[in-house]
Amino acid sequence: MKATPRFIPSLLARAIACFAACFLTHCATTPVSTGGGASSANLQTTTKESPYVNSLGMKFVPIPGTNILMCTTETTIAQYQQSGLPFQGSEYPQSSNHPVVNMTGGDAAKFCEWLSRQDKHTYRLPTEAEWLAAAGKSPGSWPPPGNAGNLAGQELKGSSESERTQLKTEFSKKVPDQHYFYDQQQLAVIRDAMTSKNFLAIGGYTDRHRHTAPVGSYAPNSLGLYDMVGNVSEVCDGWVDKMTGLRVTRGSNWKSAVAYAIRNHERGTLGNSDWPVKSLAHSTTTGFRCVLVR
Ligand SMILES: [Ca+2]
Repeated sequence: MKATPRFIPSLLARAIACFAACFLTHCATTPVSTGGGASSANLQTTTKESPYVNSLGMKFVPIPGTNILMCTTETTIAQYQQSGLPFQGSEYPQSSNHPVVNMTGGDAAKFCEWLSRQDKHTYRLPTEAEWLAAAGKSPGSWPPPGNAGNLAGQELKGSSESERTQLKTEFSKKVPDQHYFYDQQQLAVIRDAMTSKNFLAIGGYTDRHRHTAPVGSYAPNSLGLYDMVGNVSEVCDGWVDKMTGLRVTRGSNWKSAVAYAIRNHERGTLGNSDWPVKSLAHSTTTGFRCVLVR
């Protein structure tokens, strides 16, 4: 039957709708997406060059030998605050694109749960094995080459007296409870740093930042991940002691000043929110990054 003129706009509209649907379908199968519930096919075809981008703009790349994608950066303050979870900030200056610190290990896990609901995918903290697979080989040379990551550079020596006092107080509470992680030589280095006039800094090492740096300020590793060395240590999906809610952290941070501290298998701890000692449940050197289950 010949279409009458009044049907033409209708057919035209259908054609445009069909074209738009085909276009959108094509877009949804390309490696780069804008998140918000994109098809699972995206997660399978994501590459380092074309990361999955979620609804908060977080980028995720595959980690060989695992079934996860890992966020290329530590979780920022701006991203964390989207969740509405408790945020107490730090005693040193930070801006919104710096890694969030001072959250509890439990809040880091809750952020991943919130993000899962928000983005319609499964997010969580990385296991220690996943974190190690993502970190690759530890930095081989000591001292590391300048700007290798945000470690305890000479910039730390410009810290104010109040900053030194506060951070040393926090550290002095932790060390007696973490003594079983360190041998006597390591403990001696830490205690010496706590009692010296300045924070311990790596001789001759500079990294442009006194405390945390904006995420992604240094070169990425071979998988496209930033700050696996330095900036903040990262809470993992694992327990030192589940009974007491003591979680494992991995990786070095802006205050790491000795060779053993920047080895990838160096472990730290962070308590849950129900820890009676606040300094064990919060840390100005610890943040986290998310993984996305494919
Ligand atoms: Ca880090």
